[in-house]
Amino acid sequence: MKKLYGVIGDPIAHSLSPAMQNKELKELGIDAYYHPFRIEGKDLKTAVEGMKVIGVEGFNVTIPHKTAIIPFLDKIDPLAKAIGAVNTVVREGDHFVGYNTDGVGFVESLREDWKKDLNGERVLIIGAGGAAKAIYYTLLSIGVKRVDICNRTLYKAEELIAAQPYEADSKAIPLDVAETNIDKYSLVIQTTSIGMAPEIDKSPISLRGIRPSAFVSDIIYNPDQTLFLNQAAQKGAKTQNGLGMLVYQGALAFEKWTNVKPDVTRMKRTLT
Ligand code: SKM
Repeated sequence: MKKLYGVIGDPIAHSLSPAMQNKELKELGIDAYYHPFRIEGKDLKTAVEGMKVIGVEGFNVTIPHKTAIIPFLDKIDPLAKAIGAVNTVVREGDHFVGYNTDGVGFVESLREDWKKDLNGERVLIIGAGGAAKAIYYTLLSIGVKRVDICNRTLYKAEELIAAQPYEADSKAIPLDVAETNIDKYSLVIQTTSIGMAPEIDKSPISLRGIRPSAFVSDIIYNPDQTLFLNQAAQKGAKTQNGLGMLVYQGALAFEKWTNVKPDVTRMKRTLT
């Protein structure tokens, strides 16, 4: 019987995961289908129970459910637990197990586009949601020491920093302080949904003072060039949108569901 996979989030219509995953399933001759489900926060528990009952084999989790889903799963893999966010759920027997492939996916795509030894870099992460947690944790786990986090709600950035086991020289800072000190950072990573379609005229902070030698990453992939990335590019900075991360986190999820290694280059080609 055809296996069913999917992605849950709200909004979800913009997601490129269905196109990318369905193409790869087809290319590899796997009899399965990947469907987007728009699930509101109030329905999350019921939705997870429903997916279990109807036999869904696995699914991705996107904004805004990555942390909220944790209590509704049967088991959380240690990495996802340490990160505090789940973006991939796998059916293992009767259990739904939560994993996180965002952090590793992000770093793989960063390494591809910015060939730098990351360890000495001073990094700013904007946002303190599920993706920020994964990226922060993963950067620290590979030895990056100086990663500040700015967020509209400051205590969330403070909590995120306090929750990680790695020793780091990190500060939680308000958005206006980040803006004023933006020239201190060589790598800036935008992890919020601000600037995502249809609100393409929004940006979380101004990059007026960004160094031309900086690398600026926005995990949004719709539009492919956010206002934030545009501003960085205008200042001469190298930029990267969220397509690379989408591909790598999706490839890791694909392998967990099917035990088959997908063709990352082909997945990338599907999206461009
Ligand atoms: O973590 C990923 C998620 O697995 C899928 C996704 C999407 O389909 O837009 C985005 C990210 O949150």
